[in-house]
Amino acid sequence: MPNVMYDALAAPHAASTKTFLTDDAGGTTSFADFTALAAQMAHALTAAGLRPGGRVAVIAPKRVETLALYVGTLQAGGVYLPLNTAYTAPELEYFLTDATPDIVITESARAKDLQPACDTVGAQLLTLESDGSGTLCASATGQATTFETVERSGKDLAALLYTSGTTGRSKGAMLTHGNMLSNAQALTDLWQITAQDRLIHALPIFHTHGLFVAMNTSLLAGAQVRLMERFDADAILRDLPGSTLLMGVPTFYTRLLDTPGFTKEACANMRLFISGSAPLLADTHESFEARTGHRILERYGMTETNMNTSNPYDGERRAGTVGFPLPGTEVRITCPSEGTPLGKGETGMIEVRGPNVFKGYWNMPEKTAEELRADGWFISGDLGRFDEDGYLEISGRQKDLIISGGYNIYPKEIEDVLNGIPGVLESAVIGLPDPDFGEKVVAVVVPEAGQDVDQALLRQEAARQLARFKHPRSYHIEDGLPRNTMGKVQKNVLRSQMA
Ligand code: MLC
Ligand code: AMP
Repeated sequence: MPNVMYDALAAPHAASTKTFLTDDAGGTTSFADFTALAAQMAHALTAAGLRPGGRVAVIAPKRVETLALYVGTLQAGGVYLPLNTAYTAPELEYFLTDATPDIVITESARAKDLQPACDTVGAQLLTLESDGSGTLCASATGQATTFETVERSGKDLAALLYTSGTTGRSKGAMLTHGNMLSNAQALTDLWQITAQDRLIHALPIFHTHGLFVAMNTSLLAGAQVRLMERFDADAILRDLPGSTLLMGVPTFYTRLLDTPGFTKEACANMRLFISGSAPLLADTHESFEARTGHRILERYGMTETNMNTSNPYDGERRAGTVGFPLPGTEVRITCPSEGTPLGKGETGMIEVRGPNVFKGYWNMPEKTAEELRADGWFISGDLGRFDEDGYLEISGRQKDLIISGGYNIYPKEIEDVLNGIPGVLESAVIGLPDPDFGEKVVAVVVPEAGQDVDQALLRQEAARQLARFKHPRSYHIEDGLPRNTMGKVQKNVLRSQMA
């Protein structure tokens, strides 16, 4: 049966004995073994009750089995829903009850916390441990190594990825087989990824960057992937001589520049360094070239659209810009308040249209209508302009968002937690520059009249409700917040005060 993603990404490799994945323990998995494992996962999922179109929520370690689970979900006609392993139980409970998955895969240490939500939505919980054991793999082992692929067209959902919202409530972006394949094809062509490449993969596999940009392109091209559990500059240094490609967030590149031994010679075999998910400082760009002789290729994307623009492979990679729209994708600049297209060189809202643009937010038709126009233009929330040569520059964000080490953090979500603490009148959460993460989270808290707010309590409540990367790095107790004449908190004023 035709299945758009599976047919392009996995089926062509089913008989290939070439190495696909190598892991930290030195283990290797061929393409044929990988597709066999994916088929076994498809059987295990189906046996556990996955129906075509059903969601498979995955909060699992970065392992070969987890990637096979991704491909197995697609083959079985399911919708893959990856979630950050750093999320707390209350955060996960929201995603599970909102997405109502058929199956939830997690480590057994988290099973007790998640079982009530699974029971509420009628999901089957299977385990996948960091050593590869667990009930999922126990069920997969012994299953047939081929699976009758479930038919999926380009319009069918392939993945549901949650992205936080400025209103504090996360939205599930519905991505189709067509969205994902068209983008993987565009990137593979543009970046000239081939079966001769070997990618160093140090990103998490629960976001667009590490899962789709990195894995879909590698599978499509038949490239080899060195799977690292997490970013480790020394491990990358050791792998550079046998590799050709690295994809990372800007923190990867600033950390590599801080690593002795990261030299031109060490990078001699490398073909391409790609950066995205957060702004790459022009300074990092220049230092990187001076050190390695390579110009980093910066691209721009988001959960709802996959990748939108990229600097050229051949041609000038311009620092401070994210390059040109990808083939097939349109980008325009509009007036942020009126939505009307602006003239050449003017700064405004970045809007995107094309086969990469998602289908809408899961169960949120009003939110979808607010951000995705009826004629297909998606209102990104990012502000920018095209320079005189057509390179897109991102100048800021209209959405109140902090990007720390490539992770998106919505202040509203943290403010809601802080405002719920007894004695807190109100709070404002802002991002301040950070040399390692680009931006760091800082909270300004205003106590109720005559009350003292205990910082330990603020930290404790943040820890209970929010993933570690969202925790404010510092708290400042103030008598009030700066406001404009409309009563709106002036975060720009706060940022300069706090800086
Ligand atoms: C880890 N910590 C973070 C953090 N990562 N805090 C804020 N922001 C982050 N990004 C916490 C840790 O829990 C730890 O807390 C402390 O900070 C120090 O951690 P570390 O050991 O220095 O961090 P490390 O594990 O090395 O991780 C840093 C990182 C990682 C940058 C390598 O965050 C990362 O891989 N980021 C990539 C995110 C990503 O894939 N984004 C793509 C989204 S898709 P403590 O308490 O233990 O000290 C997207 C679309 C697109 O945006 O265009 O791509
Ligand atoms: P996410 O919602 O996690 O997919 O994050 C998407 C957001 O990351 C975009 O809307 C941008 O604000 C930001 N982003 C991605 N790539 C870049 C880049 N190269 N430069 C600046 N911001 C970027």
